[in-house]
Order: sequence, then C-alpha cells, then structure tokens
Amino acid sequence: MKSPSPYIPLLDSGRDPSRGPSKRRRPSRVVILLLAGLLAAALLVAVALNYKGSGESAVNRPEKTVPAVARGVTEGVSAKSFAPLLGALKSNWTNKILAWQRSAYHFQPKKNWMNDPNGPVFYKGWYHFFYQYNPYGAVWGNIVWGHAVSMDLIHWRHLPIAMVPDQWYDINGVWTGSATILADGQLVMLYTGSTNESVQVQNLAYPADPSDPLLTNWIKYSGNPVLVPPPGIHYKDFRDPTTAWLTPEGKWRFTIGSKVNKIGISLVYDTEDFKSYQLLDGVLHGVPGTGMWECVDFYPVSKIQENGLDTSDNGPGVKHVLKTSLDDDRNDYYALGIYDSSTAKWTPDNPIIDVGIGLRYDYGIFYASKTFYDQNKKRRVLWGWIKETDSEDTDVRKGWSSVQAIPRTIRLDKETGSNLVLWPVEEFDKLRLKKKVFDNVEAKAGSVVPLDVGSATQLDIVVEFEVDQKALESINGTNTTYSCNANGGAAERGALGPFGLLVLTDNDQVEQTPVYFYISKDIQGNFSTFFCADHSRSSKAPDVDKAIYGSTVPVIKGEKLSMRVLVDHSVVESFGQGGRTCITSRIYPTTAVGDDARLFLFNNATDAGITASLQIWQMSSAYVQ
Ligand code: DQQ
Repeated sequence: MKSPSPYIPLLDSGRDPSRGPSKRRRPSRVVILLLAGLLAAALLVAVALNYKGSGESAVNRPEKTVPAVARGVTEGVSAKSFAPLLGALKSNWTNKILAWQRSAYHFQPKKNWMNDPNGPVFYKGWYHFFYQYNPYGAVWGNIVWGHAVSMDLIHWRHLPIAMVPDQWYDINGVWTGSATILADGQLVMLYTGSTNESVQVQNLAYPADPSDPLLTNWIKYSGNPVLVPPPGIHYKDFRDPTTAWLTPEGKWRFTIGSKVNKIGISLVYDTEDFKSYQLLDGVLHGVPGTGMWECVDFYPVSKIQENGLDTSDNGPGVKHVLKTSLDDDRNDYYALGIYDSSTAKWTPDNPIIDVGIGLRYDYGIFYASKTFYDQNKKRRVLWGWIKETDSEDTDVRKGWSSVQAIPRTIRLDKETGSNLVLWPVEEFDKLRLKKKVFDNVEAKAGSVVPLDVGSATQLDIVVEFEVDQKALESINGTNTTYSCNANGGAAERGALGPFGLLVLTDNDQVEQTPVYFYISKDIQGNFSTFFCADHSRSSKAPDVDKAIYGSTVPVIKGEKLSMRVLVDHSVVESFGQGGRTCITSRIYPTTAVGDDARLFLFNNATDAGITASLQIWQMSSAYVQ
C-alpha cells in the first residue's frame, strides 16, 4: 500500500473528502417492520455435528483426535475449518501424497490460506483477481487482499498484496469487496473492513496510478469508512458490497447482504460519487429463515443473446439473478427474477425456489462466489472459492488451504428459461494435450469398464450417454422419491441408474469417486434425472469429507445425457447437461494418487444398459508464477 497521494480520481461530489463517513440515514421502514415483527424470536440453534467415523478399514493408523477449533465467529464471520471433521480420527499423510494434492491448473497462491474471490475485473488488457488471503498461515485470519493478473484467466502472475489491514477501519481484516468501472473508465473498489472494534463498515479504495495496467498500488480513501451499519442492523451483519450499477437517473446503486433475526436481506444504497450514500427504503429482497446473506451478487442475464450483459443493463429482454452465500450452510444459492429500478426491488420468478431455498450454482464445495462482466469478451464470468474438506491440521502441514474454481461463463439456459448454465471459460481448453476417444462403449447393467488413459490425475473428460430405450419404456414407475444424498449413493441400485464415471479410483476400486446420473420413473411414467457425486468411498483416510452431493438436472426431451468432468489432483469439477447442474469435489485418496489413479466407466443399474462415447484429454499444468 502506498500512502495517500493528492490524486483524487473520483467524481467531484462538492464534499470535503476528509469529513469522514456520511451521516447515518433514518432506518429503512422495512428493516423496522422486520425487526418489530420478530423482536420476540432470537433463538440461536446450535447444531451439534456429531461426526462418526466411516467404519471402513483405514490404511493409516489413527493417532489422535483433531482438537475442535472454530475460527472467525468472534470476528463476525463463521468458522472456516471443515466443521464435520472436528473430532475425527487423524490420518498419517505422507509428504508425497500431500504434495500430490496440490492442483495443477486451478488458481492457488504459492502457500497459505485463501478464501473469497474479490473485485474481479478486466482492466487495460489484464484480468485482475484479488482474493481473501492470510499471508501468515494456512488457516483463516489476518485477512489481506492477495492479487494476481492474467491475460486469459488460466495462466497467472502473482503480484504484491494489494491491501493490508493498516487503518482503524480495517485493522481486523480487509474483507470482501467488488470493483466498479465508472463511465470514464475510472476503477473503484468498495470493500468491507472489520474495525478495531470488529464493526463491519464499508470502505472505498482506488488505484494509486490508473495508468498502471497491473494496478499494483491502492489508495484507501481518506474519508473511510464511507458506510457504517444502519440502525436496526447488527454491527457484525453488514458486509460484502456488490459491484454498482447505473440507475436510469444516472446514480450508482449497489447492494449489501445482512440479516434481521433469521431473515436474510440485502440493503440497497445509491451514490453519485462513492463518497456519500443514500440508504433506500426497504430491501432489494429478503427471505425468511435463510440467515445472514454473505457475498450477495446481483446482475442481469439476457433472455435473447448468448453474450453476457454489463451490470447496468436492463430492459424487456433481461432477467436479473440474485445470488446469496448462506453463512448458515455455506452454499451459494441463486434465483431468477425481475428487477424494478423505480422501487429498487427484485421479485423472484418462482417464490417456491426463491434465493436461498432453491437452486444452487454448485451442489458440492463452492462458496462466496462473485461474477464480473468481462467487457473484453462480452461475457459474464463467475469465480468461486473451493475450500478444503480435510482437517485443519492437515492444511497446516501441507502449508496451504483452498483453490479457486476454474472461472465459469454464466448465462441463462435458453432451453429451460428457468435456470443458469455454468461452463469453464473457453480459454481453459488451451490446456488440453493428448486426446483419447472411446466411441460407443457398452456398459451392461451391473458392470465396470476400465478406460485406459494412463495416469488419471489431470484430465478433461466429456461423455455422452445413451440409455437402453427398451428399459426406459418397459420398467414400471414407482412412488419412491430419489435424492442423491438421502439414498445409498452410487451403491444404491435402481432400474435406470446410477451410471457414470469412477474418477480418482485405484486399480481394485477400493478408493473410488463415482460421478453419475440416476434416472427415476414415477407411476405416471414421468422421468426425473439426478446428477450426483459420491465421496463415501473416495478415501480410506478417516479425516476427510465423505458426503454425497448432487441434485436434479433438467433434461429436455430428445437430449442425450452428458457430463464434463475436470480432474485436477484433489479437485474435481463436474458439469451435468452442459452445466445446468454442477458439483465441485475435494477428494483426498490415499492410494488412487499419481500414476496409480485410474478412470472407469460404471453402470450400477439393475435393468438398463448404457452406451457411452467419451473424449478424454490429458491436461497440461497452468503457468502460475
Ligand atoms: N469472508 C469474508 C467476509 C465474507 C466471508 C471474510 C465469506 O467478508 O462475508 O474473510 O466467506
């Protein structure tokens, strides 16, 4: 950080920048109503996560239990360790296996802890990526803004830390924020600071030298903080400002997540100069029972064109996406709806799948995500944080924790009109090396077929499936409802599934991670398709996540089932039906590593045979320097 320079890049407000934060506005009427209606209820439910061992024989002799350390709650953010493992038996990892776990083509700092993506932006020919980073260790704390740049979103160059906690208003952490490019090309960052008293406030920063394409040095505005929690909002429930968009009146507008009791809400502010702000009446939207909304994102998607839209675009051909990261369950939920600029309110298309209670970007490990409009390629790009699902002790030993998902283009699904589709950015394909093609591989009901690709630790796999038509027609539908995680995972056999891939699997298939479809048929003859990933046998280690993830995936009549699976050491990203349903996995095998990691096709259905056509690329490593 440079000390403040006389350069004043922002729109002239006619206000003395040294005057300090703008005065608190009167409390929003909606907030008062929400508070009044819920004054009596403030029950904090403590969920005792009683993790039981998997019962499988472990290759590694258990040593001792991992002490239960919860991080971050006192600072106003929730614990960042993988909670279900607190108290689990500990594995004896070898240094070789820990080294293998590091990704080859996902974004990672050289060492230490990383969490949320911050302020992604394309500026003067470079993609900039900032991120929550602990320079001192592999656990959450001491949060600064790490910084890297890229020309293609795949190969990265690390730059010096962009912002550190050096002011009373961010001394407890330079937390999450977003970039806005003003009409004249100026760049501003709004970010949350945790103050010397752990109050969450919003701060303004801007490049010290706007002509520097690397944006190496940042200036914190002398009038910070520019916003403090408004009346009715708890001082630890006010964080993560979005990118701002223009109103028809020419003001900038943005939203910040919060909660009132258990109602997750998003507050809305207008500003003309990013120095003084007006809190609007009511909220952009709120959903009872969803708790604190972290890292809210709000942006338009086109109903007509394939291109992404600038955050300020609106009109009849546009829907608006509202995304929230739910602090209570650490998942990213979105909903499609209509935004009314005159009232600053957003209404979901379908209240049954409102934000926080319906669709998710990803049904695996994917949190605190943020999109940006890439004016370079006219697309909207999504970044998401993939945390570890091993123990904190292991993270400390390996010296790093977390990766970022491969950036994904995000657009409205024109086929269904009711969900988004997420797909790795096209630049990712440049990492493809040697390709192997397997045409029309048959897998009878109850079979496993090896796919000889050599080492299976850095792959891009694209598969299309055909399911035996006769079986689809002839089996009798049932009343039973299926869900990926309520049933027995890939071991649970149905007439029409599960079938798919076994990734990061050893030769004997003792360690295996099935990524699969499951088709169910009801008594009326209607089909539902599920896309799941089963981690229950992914590792013999006792102290890693063994959950089963997934959800339904929309399939249009006549479509073949298809999946794309990216394997990158301990990180696997899976995309069902062109990215309608996505699942990100962290997988920590003990034997299916390096050259011993294999790939299989499997069909665990009792009735239907399947035929699969596969294209499989070995993937080169990204250049992250
Ligand atoms: N992480 C940041 C907060 C945000 C949380 C702090 C989400 O700003 O709410 O590191 O992971």
